[in-house]
Amino acid sequence: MPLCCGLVKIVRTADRAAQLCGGLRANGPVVLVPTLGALHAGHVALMLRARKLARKDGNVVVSIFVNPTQFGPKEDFARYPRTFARDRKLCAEAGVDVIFHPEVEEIYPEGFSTYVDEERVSLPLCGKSRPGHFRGVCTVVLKLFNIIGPDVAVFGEKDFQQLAVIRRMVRDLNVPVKIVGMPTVREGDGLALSSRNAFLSAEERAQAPVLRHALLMARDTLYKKPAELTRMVKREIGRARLARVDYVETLDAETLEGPTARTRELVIACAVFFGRTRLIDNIRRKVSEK
Ligand code: PAJ
Repeated sequence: MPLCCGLVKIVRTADRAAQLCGGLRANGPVVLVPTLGALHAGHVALMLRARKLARKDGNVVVSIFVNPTQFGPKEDFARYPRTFARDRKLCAEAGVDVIFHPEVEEIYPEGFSTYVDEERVSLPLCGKSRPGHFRGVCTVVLKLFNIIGPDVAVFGEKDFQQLAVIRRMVRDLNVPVKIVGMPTVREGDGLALSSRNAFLSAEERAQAPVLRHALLMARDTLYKKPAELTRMVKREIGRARLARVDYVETLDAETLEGPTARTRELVIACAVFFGRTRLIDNIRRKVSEK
């Protein structure tokens, strides 16, 4: 039997999750929100959207799983925050029906040897600076889709490239799940909410909104070539003493490749280190006339 918290069922094994969610489909849509846990208001916005999409009779499933295969060997898997008691409360308040919270061995049993590699959209940006990251993301997300069998899955635009990679995977592999994107939720000063913000020192936290300010400046400036927008963002971020730019790139928002004459919308994406903490953000900009 699943454990119950308020009205939220907590399931720890893939078999039980598949059995439970398979049964729930008769009631209405099953809507999945995959997360690493350490939930914040950004995740809550996704869960509330999922609640609406599931309607009254459907079911919202949140997965909470710190997925080791998407972390590089020198990354923060071990220190990634794990706050299950608090997460469970937030899920209950957001009207979530089921939490799938497996152990690592449940998802990656002894001898696990099959991975999903998207080979195009995942190449630039985070794909370049975090080799293997999207392979881990695609593999775990496809596994979650296969276990839960959702009709719809909700992802945030904060991880713009992740959303694009998952959309591509779903299209290419005929995965019968509708993907819904949600706008980024921010602090009052513009910093995108992230579980990693908790690692910032007071001084780093004070400087972190520079990502948003630099991207807004690039979005709102008069016509500039993509390379000029990139330079502008790098220069602005460089003004923050503690910021170390990992990448800034201006790409075609649909293909995530270099802009061409056919590009209608640009995405300016950046990743910036504050100490060991890596923050990402992005903004879109229509291609304007000269
Ligand atoms: P995680 O970082 O926990 O994010 C879970 C979902 O919340 C993602 O779709 C992400 O884009 C969204 N999200 C995070 N911060 C947000 C914000 N400030 N506003 C709106 N949405 C936000 O992304 C992952 O986990 C993992 O890679 C996962 C997809 C679960 C696979 O392991």
